[in-house]
Amino acid sequence: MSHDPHCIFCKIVAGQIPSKKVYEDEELLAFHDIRPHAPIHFLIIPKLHVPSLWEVGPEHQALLGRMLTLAPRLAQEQGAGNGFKTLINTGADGGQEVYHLHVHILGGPRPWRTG
Ligand code: DGP
Repeated sequence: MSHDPHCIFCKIVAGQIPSKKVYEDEELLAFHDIRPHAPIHFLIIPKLHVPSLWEVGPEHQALLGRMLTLAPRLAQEQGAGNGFKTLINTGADGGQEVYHLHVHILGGPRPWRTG
C-alpha cells in the first residue's frame, strides 16, 4: 500500500494534518517531532507508506539511502552542527509508536536523553 488513509504520517504527507516542515521533495518529507526529546528533534519520512524496517526490501534501498544522506544536511541546517543522533524504532519492543517508517534526528546542546 503506497498510502494508508488511517496513518497519521500519511495524513501529514497529504497535508490533512499540519506539521512544521523542515524539508520536502517528491519522495521525502522532514518535519519537527510533536514531542521533542532534544532541543532539535525532527523526523525524516518517505512519502510512500512503509510501516517499518520490517517491511523494507531491496526496492527500498535507494529510498533509505536518500533518507540517511539527507540527515546530516538537514541536521546542519537546523542548527545541530555539533553532532546529532539518528534513531529508527522498529516494532513494539523497539518502541515504535507510529507505523510509518521514520528516522529521528536529535541534536542541540546537551543534556538530553532518548528512551
Ligand atoms: P516512534 O516511537 O519512533 O514511532 O516515534 C513517533 C514520533 O512521532 C514521536 O516522537 C511523536 C511523533 N508524532 C506522533 N504524532 C505526531 C504528529 O501528529 N505530528 C508530529 N509532528 N509528530 C508526531
